[in-house]
Amino acid sequence: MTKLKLSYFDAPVSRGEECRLALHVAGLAFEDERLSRDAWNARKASAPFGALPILWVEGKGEIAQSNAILNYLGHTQGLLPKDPFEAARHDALLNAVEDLRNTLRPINRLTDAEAKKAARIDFAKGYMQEWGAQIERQIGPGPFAGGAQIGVADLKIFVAVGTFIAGGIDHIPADVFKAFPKLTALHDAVKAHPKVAEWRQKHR
Ligand SMILES: N[C@@H](CCC(=O)N[C@@H](CS)C(=O)NCC(=O)O)C(=O)O
Repeated sequence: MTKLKLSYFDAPVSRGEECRLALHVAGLAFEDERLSRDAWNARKASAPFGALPILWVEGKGEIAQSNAILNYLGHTQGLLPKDPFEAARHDALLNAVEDLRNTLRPINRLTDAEAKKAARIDFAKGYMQEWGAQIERQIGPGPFAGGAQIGVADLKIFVAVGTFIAGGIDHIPADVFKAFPKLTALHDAVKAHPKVAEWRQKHR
């Protein structure tokens, strides 16, 4: 069997966790490399794009960029629709999650506590509601983005919205997505998926 290694930080979050979940849901054995900050700083300059996650595939090399990793796993492991148009719609969802993260990033980096609080409250009431409505419109009958079968877009959305729903970000209420029943149902369906539950039980 082709050896695989997923490198990321030692935390069950964000771009690394969604790739680990995709590997696990696909039933692939992989080396789960978890880097300390020091180990990462020593390696950063030689990483393809200076960031994690990175997937190493025996006989091929490294893929960086979380969405490229998810697309690769999606196409090779049946976690994306076979139809190219539908697969592109799922890729759009992957990119929409990156839009959400990249919009929140400068807010999280604010050093003034009051300014950060105000910006997060504003983000929750404004951008997150628009984003949630856009994702809601992309989900068909559900529970997953592609219907009955789980895919990489569901895993990425789950990890991203799960942080908020778990109340993990100060000043953003855990019910921030309450106006979006399909998005909430997608999150709950991914959480209840046996392979996802198995992974989370081991790695939380
Ligand atoms: N567009 C990239 C962003 C990667 C990224 O920002 N990774 C963060 C962790 S989620 C990272 O490596 N931070 C440490 C650093 O930039 O040195 C992707 O989707 O993979």
